[in-house]
Amino acid sequence: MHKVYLLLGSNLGNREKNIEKAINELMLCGVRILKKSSLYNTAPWGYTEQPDFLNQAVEGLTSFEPTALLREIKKIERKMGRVETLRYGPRVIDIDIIFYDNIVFESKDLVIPHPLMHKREFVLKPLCEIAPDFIHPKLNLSVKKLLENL
Ligand code: PH2
Ligand code: MG
Ligand code: MG
Repeated sequence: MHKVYLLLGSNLGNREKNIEKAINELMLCGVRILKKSSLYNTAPWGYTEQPDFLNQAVEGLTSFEPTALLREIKKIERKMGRVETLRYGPRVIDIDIIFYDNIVFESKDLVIPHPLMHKREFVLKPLCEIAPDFIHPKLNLSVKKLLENL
């Protein structure tokens, strides 16, 4: 089994319900959820003319390989009514793979660790609550340290 850290985000509709549903869908497709951070209300990053987000980080165990996990995630996002709009724009649900074991992985559709995670407080804050000592495999710094460095 592989340990993964995911960040969930929603800023459309019932944000809390959307995140809860997404976690449920992850469990149904075989991702075991071990830890959940609190829910964080966060100001939109990137494209600011949109509602606040609700973000939550989770720790999970999965037997899916990275690309297969991404495929399952995309299926859940689509099933929940996600439509492709603006880059960084509003969305019913977003599920991002932040870390996958200690791997560094890059393909056209997937980069692990998430390439912007260390620059985003809305990722680091929730993540720090559940995995402060996890070491970023490329930057060799703990989540706690990355958050302090922001
Ligand atoms: N996700 C984005 C763009 N901007 N801002 C916040 N606060 N939270 C997000 O999850 C978020 C964002 C694109 O995925
Ligand atoms: Mg995202
Ligand atoms: Mg995404």
